[in-house]
Amino acid sequence: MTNTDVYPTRGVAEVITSRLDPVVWSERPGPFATDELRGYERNGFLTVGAQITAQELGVYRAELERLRTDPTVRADPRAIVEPASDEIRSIFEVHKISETFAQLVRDPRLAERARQLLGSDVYVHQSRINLKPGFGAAGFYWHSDFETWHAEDGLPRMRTVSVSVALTDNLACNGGLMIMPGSHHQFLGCAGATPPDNFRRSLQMQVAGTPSHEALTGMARRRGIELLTGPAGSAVWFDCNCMHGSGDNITPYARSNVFIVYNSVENAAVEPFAAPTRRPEYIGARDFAPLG
Ligand code: 6CS
Ligand code: FE
Repeated sequence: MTNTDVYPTRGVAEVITSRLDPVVWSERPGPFATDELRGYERNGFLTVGAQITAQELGVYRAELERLRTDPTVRADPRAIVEPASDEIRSIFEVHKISETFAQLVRDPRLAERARQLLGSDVYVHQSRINLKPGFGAAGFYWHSDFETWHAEDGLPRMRTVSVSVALTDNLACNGGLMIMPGSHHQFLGCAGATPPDNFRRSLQMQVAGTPSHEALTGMARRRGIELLTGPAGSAVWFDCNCMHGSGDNITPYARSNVFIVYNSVENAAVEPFAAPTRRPEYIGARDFAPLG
């Protein structure tokens, strides 16, 4: 059965498609209040001041330090190093590498929020820690996550949400997440085909799937750019199609966040819509069993 591609991307030219999917998929009650859901629908993101407790934060930070200094983790293909140093940039599938982070993805304070937004049971499409160490960690250029997860992992529709839990303070100066509010209402199909084995480069520096300067200028002019700051323990929930990015971190203060990508079990990955082959399962999961 061929899967209709309603969000074309990575063709010859950029093409804009209005969003065809709801942002909030259900009216079911849950941890988010109605006004929070309205804000999420309008802006594409919302913040939670204290997603985890100070005591839990200490546990996760200790686990992060253990992973960061574990030579077997560094040698694992799921660990990505910085382009300009030997520092670890990201650790993918951290919920399988670490029992501590496995508990976080199942924590009802997170999983129930995802189920409420997506209106169904969920599974983890991707998890990662972006460590963004100080003194020069490179940023993440403007992109829509869904554009990549659609093109390269085969997620059919926009029924996916990311939560970024701050493990260190996300300051105004240390390479925080920037989102264009409302940008999730349009899908920007990017120009340029996906090279073979693109993930070997894109996780260090994304090229395929990045918008043109013209498109970004227009979007920023219409939507603005919001810098999401927050203390360690806070979280940002953002829709899969938000245009977002983050700058380099040249300060002494690491900006280390754990990202969990919840996908609806009704939106399970099929074949990539715009890439020659699937990415490894540690980047785009193929186990669609609902989270226990
Ligand atoms: O390719 C991906 O799946 C990853 N790339 C970016 C820049 N954000 C989402 C995700 O971690
Ligand atoms: Fe991203």
